[in-house]
Amino acid sequence: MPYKILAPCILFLMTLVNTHGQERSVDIIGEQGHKIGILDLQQGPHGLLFRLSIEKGHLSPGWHGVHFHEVGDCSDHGSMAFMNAKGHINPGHKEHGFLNPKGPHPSDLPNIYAAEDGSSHSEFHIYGVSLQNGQLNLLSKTGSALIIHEHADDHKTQPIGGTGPRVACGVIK
Ligand SMILES: [Cu+2]
Ligand SMILES: [Zn+2]
Repeated sequence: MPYKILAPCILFLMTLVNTHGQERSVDIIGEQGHKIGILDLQQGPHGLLFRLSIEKGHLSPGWHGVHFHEVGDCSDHGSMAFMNAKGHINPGHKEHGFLNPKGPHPSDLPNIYAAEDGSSHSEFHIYGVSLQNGQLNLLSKTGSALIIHEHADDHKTQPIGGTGPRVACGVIK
């Protein structure tokens, strides 16, 4: 095959591999603005694989609500922590919560659990959002943010499941 034809073919194939193999490694920062952990997102054929690790000493022991928020901006750490990230990604105007008949937001997630030493490790698979195409693409326009809250999500209280203050944030872009 002449190079003139082969080169565009190879480029096209590389693009295909890229969009199907999308992944992001996201630094999670705490209220002091320092890195406290990492979020790995990997696009799969059926949804998004979510793996989150927080180093010890950075979360209060117990359950914590986590969600994808609308804007990829974690610059406002401190007392008004992480309000720049705005609300839950919710283009379909649903209510919050897995246990809510009028929910959930596509950005709602299961709680994570922090051990006695304040560390947390979890992995789960998500169907609501993706790293490719469409309005629920976490990478589109303003990007998005992973927010970790101080309290557990009860998966039904409006608007954020009673999860309280935002204690950690990661920019997904
Ligand atoms: Cu949230
Ligand atoms: Zn929500």
